[in-house]
Amino acid sequence: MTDQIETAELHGQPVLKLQTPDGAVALVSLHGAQVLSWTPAGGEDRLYLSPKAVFDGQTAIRGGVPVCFPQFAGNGPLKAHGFARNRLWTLANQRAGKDYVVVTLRLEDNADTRALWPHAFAAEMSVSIGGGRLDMELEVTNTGKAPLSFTAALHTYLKVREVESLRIEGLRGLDYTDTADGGTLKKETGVGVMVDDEIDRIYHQAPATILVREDDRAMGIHAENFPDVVVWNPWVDKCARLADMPADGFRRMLCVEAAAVREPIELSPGADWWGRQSLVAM
Ligand code: TA6
Repeated sequence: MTDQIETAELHGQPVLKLQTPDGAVALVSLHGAQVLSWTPAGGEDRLYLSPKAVFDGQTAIRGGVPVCFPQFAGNGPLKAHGFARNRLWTLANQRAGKDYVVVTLRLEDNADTRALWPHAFAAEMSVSIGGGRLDMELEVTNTGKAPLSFTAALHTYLKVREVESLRIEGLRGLDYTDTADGGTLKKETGVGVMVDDEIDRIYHQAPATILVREDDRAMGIHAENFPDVVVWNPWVDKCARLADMPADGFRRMLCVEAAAVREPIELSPGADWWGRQSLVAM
């Protein structure tokens, strides 16, 4: 393992610590292949990780970038967001260069997953940092003999200074499913979306790049092959009902999730799919 990739522990859980010579650092848990923190070069940690997150190797960790697969939310028979975020992934590959470092974690089907979801698959989650970027790619291969379909998301928790003070730019004109309002289909008319209550929207046919602008900084969010983007903040009441969130935690986070929800991904035997989300700290 290069000195840019180390094994470590966070709250007793195995993590990979990635660092680049320019000072970028990230922690990726093997549980769920979940980026837990990311500090761009010369910056501060830009991902929200709940101080009450549970690290028992079973529970989904609240924060960072949960990998939602093979099901987004309750869109099917599995537990919310599928099982991938609750499984131990293995380190499949690692590379380091003068200004980047990348790890690839892998999850394959087993008797346990097949009992939940009767398909053979291989999922790989690649995480790369360098400079002001965090690049994440989820790749899924159908290793079985029958077609399969899934929904997925990279459920990114951005750390924000105050959720009421930010604007989300680039969503104007998009259709969205308003999960917080009975799943009603609506159209975004705002030039900048602001948050002053619970927000839980699945924007469809999202543009490649959107911007989360705060008073003194911004985050560019670029996605490829994920046609939807989910924006979520639980606000006061829902946050209070989350045992792994502090009461005011909703003020310090905003989820902007690269997602494939409305149109499930269909894979014939041997086919594969990939989706990417990149964060660029500004
Ligand atoms: O972000 C979209 C969403 O489906 C919300 O409806 C909310 O449930 C959130 O995910 C968190 O889900 P979790 O299962 O991690 O508590």
